[in-house]
Amino acid sequence: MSSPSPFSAWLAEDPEVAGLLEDELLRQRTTLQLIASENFTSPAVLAATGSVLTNKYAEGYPGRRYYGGNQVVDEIEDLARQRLCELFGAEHANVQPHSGANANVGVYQALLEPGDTILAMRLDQGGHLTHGSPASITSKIWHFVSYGLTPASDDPSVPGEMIDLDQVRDLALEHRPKLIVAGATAYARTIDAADYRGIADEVGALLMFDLAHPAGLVAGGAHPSPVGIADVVTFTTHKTLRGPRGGAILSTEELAKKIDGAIFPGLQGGPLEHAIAAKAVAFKEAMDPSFSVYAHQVVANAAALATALEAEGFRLVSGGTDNHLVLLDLRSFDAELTGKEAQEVMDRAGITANRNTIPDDPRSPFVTSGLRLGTAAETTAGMGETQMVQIAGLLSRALRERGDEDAIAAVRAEVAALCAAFDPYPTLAGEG
Ligand code: DSN
Repeated sequence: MSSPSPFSAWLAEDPEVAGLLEDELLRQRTTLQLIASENFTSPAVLAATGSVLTNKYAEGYPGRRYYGGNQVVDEIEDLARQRLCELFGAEHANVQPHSGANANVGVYQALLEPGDTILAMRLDQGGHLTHGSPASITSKIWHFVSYGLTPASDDPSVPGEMIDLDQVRDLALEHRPKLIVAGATAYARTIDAADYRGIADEVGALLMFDLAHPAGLVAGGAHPSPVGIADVVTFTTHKTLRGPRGGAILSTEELAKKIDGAIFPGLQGGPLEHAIAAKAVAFKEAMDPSFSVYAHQVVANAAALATALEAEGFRLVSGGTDNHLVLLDLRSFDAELTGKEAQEVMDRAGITANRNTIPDDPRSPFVTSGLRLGTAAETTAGMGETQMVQIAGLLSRALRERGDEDAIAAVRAEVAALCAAFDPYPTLAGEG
């Protein structure tokens, strides 16, 4: 059914862009969103993101701006900071980072000198680019030493591909890093800051926790919190936390001045106050008891998806999941199938996910042998464990029958029918 698009009303002068926004809304509504780092924000978050605050320059911090006219902006940013501290029980919050990468680089800049040693997780074991990948500027400024996972295990009683804390400790003792980074972007198990705190203390290092992926799970009480254990916690606001695209940093009061100065003027210029208003909206939403129900459902859905996919023949990296994320080794399902091809086939079938390297992947990062899936977005749309089992079946069928375009079209039609019952934006007009 078609009804007037909200975008054509807002963008009457620009039907080209309005049409493209309409197309993207339709895509998000009619296909499955399984990228582990994505979510569907509320209409309130969308409204704040699209507000007049985008017009305002506000270099500086509340009460100390380099531009006039910031009375309202100061109230907005203070509200965001207060809500964020309340949400996580933190002493200090900086809500200005434009992204998680900027939050991480800001912390390194605040706490370290160029050339200092950082111990962090390797990209191909599940770490982030800013954890010292050779492709990232972080590795050109600071000296990174990398830890990874324990080897894969065939013995079900010995869990394999878990963060190798013995290696973390050995490397810490050998290299005496000034900063240890916990956290990952492609790791399906719980990461407990307490496991790192003792190691950091033993070698006199500071501890940063990159909470980008599970931030919403922590806010909802479905994952242990690193706040109060790590010295600094960074995260993005748009993944499981379900806010606008952006970053944030939590720290002790003692480190607050250094962190704030490193973000502005150290790394960024004018803050994106429209995004900061939207962050404030998302933080309030995450304080509502319903968000805890959501966070626990995200985890239950990931477990259901993982179990159903394992039954279809996929090997689960790390043997399962404790969070919102499932990392699949495709080789047990089909030795010929690469992550790249799987992603492309799934796109044709209306299932959006991303290929991912798996530990010790024999294929290149562009091709890969793995697939990363997440349940944060479709849980927001209202899906539960029953739908996760359906999704596992649809995904497996599409990949198994990938040479048959009629079969792919049939999966796509079933995906569309499933999505029609779980519209993430029922209150937005447009093609529904
Ligand atoms: N690109 C993000 C992710 O997908 O996990 C990390 O920054």
